[in-house]
Amino acid sequence: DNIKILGSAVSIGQPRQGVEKTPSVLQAEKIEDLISIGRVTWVETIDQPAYTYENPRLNPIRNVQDLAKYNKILYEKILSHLGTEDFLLTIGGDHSIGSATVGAMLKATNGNLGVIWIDAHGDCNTPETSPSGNYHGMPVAHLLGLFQGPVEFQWDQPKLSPTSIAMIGIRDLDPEEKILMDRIGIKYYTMDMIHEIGIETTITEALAYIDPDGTKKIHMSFDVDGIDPQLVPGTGTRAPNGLTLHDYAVIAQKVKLTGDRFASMDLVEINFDIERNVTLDSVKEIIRITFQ
Ligand code: DIR
Ligand code: MN
Ligand code: MN
Ligand code: MN
Repeated sequence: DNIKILGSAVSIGQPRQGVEKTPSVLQAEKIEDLISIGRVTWVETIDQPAYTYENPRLNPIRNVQDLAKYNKILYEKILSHLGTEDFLLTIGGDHSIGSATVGAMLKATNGNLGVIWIDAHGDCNTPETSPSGNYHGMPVAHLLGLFQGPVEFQWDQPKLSPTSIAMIGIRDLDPEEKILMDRIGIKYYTMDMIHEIGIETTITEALAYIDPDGTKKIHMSFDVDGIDPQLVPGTGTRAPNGLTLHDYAVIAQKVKLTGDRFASMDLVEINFDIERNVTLDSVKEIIRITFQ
């Protein structure tokens, strides 16, 4: 396998500056040395032009035009860089990149894709249900086709089916977002459910749900706020009582059992301006767990 790392230095999907610096920090830290499977290359980091976060809120989606432009570029770069034998690791940036990474993988696989979404949040707000207007809370709803955004934000990838995604670590849903997710029947495992059934059953069930025949490519979108904030304090929207790194090791172990079908991953919402030491150790451990 060739492991290609793409940096996605975007922060305007949420209010806190700092996430856009993460690709360059992790490149300086030589995280590729922690990867012992495959041949690793840093492909490039796609910078965010000098946009500023819209405050006050001017649009139902803050910075919608700039995000649409940015994500379109990211979507096309992924499709141009990604060979069929490659594994793609996209390092954010905030979670707004999720619609571009998953979108590109949906395009590349002709919709034959299952998604594991690790997060404290559902990222399933529409511009109407969102209390914040921050697009990083919306990419799943966008992928599902629950809203379209302006034409610049509409690409030609297949829609994500609600039965092709499962979420793990959920504990902070906005009220209307939760109603929407439950109405559509999005599969999500809250921390309470995970404590009840165990992490191993959780990930085994989740994989069987998104890919019952074991034939799809698998994308893992990993928002580090899914992990407990004591382990990852450096993230913009912390939610207590999260996953442990051991929980993640169990998740990764099961996902890796899909072999070459495990095709791509996002690692997002890491903000070293908020906290660096503990967070960097945990991020390195996440890389080791995933790629050894
Ligand atoms: C919140 C926060 N649900 C929102 N979302 C976050 O603004 O829509 N997602 N932090 O990771
Ligand atoms: Mn989150
Ligand atoms: Mn997220
Ligand atoms: Mn716990």
